Amino acid sequence: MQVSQKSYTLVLGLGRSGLSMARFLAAKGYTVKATDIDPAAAKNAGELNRLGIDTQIGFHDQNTFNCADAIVVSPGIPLDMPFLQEAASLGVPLLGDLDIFSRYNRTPMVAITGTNGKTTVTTLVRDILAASGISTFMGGNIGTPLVEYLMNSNPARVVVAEISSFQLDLARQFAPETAVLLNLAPDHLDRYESMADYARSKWSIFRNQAPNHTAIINAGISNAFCPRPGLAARVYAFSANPDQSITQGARISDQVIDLILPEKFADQTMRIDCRNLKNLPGTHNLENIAAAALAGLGAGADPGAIASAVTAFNPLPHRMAFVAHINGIQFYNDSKATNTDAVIRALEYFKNRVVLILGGRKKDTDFTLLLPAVKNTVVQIIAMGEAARDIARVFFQVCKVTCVSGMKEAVTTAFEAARPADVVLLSPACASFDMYDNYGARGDDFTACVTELEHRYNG
Ligand code: UMA
Repeated sequence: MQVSQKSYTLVLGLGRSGLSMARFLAAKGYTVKATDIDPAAAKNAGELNRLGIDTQIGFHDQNTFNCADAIVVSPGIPLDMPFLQEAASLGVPLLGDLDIFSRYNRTPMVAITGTNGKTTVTTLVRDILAASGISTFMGGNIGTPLVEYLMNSNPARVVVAEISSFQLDLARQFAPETAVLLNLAPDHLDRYESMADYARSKWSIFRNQAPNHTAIINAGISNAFCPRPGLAARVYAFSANPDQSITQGARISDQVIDLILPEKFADQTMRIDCRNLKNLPGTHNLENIAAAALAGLGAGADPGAIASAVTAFNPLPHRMAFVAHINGIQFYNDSKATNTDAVIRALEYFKNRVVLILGGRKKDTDFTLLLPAVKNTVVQIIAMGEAARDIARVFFQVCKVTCVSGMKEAVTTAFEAARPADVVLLSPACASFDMYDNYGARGDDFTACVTELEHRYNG
């Protein structure tokens, strides 16, 4: 880690991550400057200035980038940004929060990445550890920046972190004791040149692990993208695919997860029966539970705590969340589905006909990946946001597509298109930023429009 105290460290971006980072570095005695292109970030300038942090808000100045000792880049800012490129070409190191966190953190960490299911598994690992009496700090991409833990006076026994590929892009020394790669599917291809580049970023979560560390990997991930032989850590695999042979990790069949743990738990056959589980529906959730169980055990959980934590798990908002029944039509909010793989998983779950609300901001998304699943279940697509025209072009030959201008129109059009026993599903396959602050705001808007319709219809 090359943050120096001689000149200044520039924090780029004053969103959640950058704001915490600026405060943390100032508290550690670094000379800090912070910059954000959005004039709205000025709301925090007063506080930062009082901490001795110089701010440049509403603009970026190339000179400030070029003269920094190091630049700490917020995860959402693409590394090909011209200001960064020029500074990097002059030798200014670009840093991310993971290396800075690792430099100061002394608490064992469970780090969870993957295209889908990260938040569910991160929360479930936290719950499994809590049910084992192990205190945790939960943070990272899930919302609370990791450096908050370092400013927190309550020590935890384990840090449970959701990690994005954006964070991994700048990680050089990050070496979590337990690392999990849940799955890999096309996403963020507006930021990565290819799927191989995106996979490399995800795979780097294992790069610095030591032989006494644990790597938990979905066995279905191709070796071409993620070459197992190079891994130093103990590897545990999991998969719901019966064709995958698993000698150490978790086998899943008929809604039952068998944990095979030859080293540490040699005498125990551990079985998690998910047949009556309602709160974590779908095959992908069986894989999520298997990964969480392995990660929890890797971090010292009591095997007996797994089943109770899984049973008590509260479904997370905006993920296949049931909203209402109107005239026999069920409405589901799956606003968190911001890539095609997540939508395929959602469609696989329903046996009913589906009216699907798709759209938002594309991430170089290949919508044709949805064609087989759409052909199977979807009777009509309601397309909204910046991606609406692209969606119409891809799907008009397999089902009716209606383009709408906003969520209210999307909900009423979907309701008119649906018959009793159909499902209306918001599962957009796109980011929300063309119309909303985040996927949560989009899901809330959907829920509000459905609730209004319900009141109008049911009185
Ligand atoms: N900005 C500039 N200059 C630019 C571009 C942006 O100053 O050229 C500023 C923006 O004006 C804004 C800030 O940078 O103020 C935004 O930084 P950011 O995009 O990194 O967002 P944060 O609020 O710091 O949130 C980040 C993560 N965001 C992203 O990775 C996009 C949050 O993950 C994370 O919860 C948070 O740090 C705390 O660690 C969100 C996310 O969408 C949930 N993650 C992606 C995903 O899950 O798909 C990876």
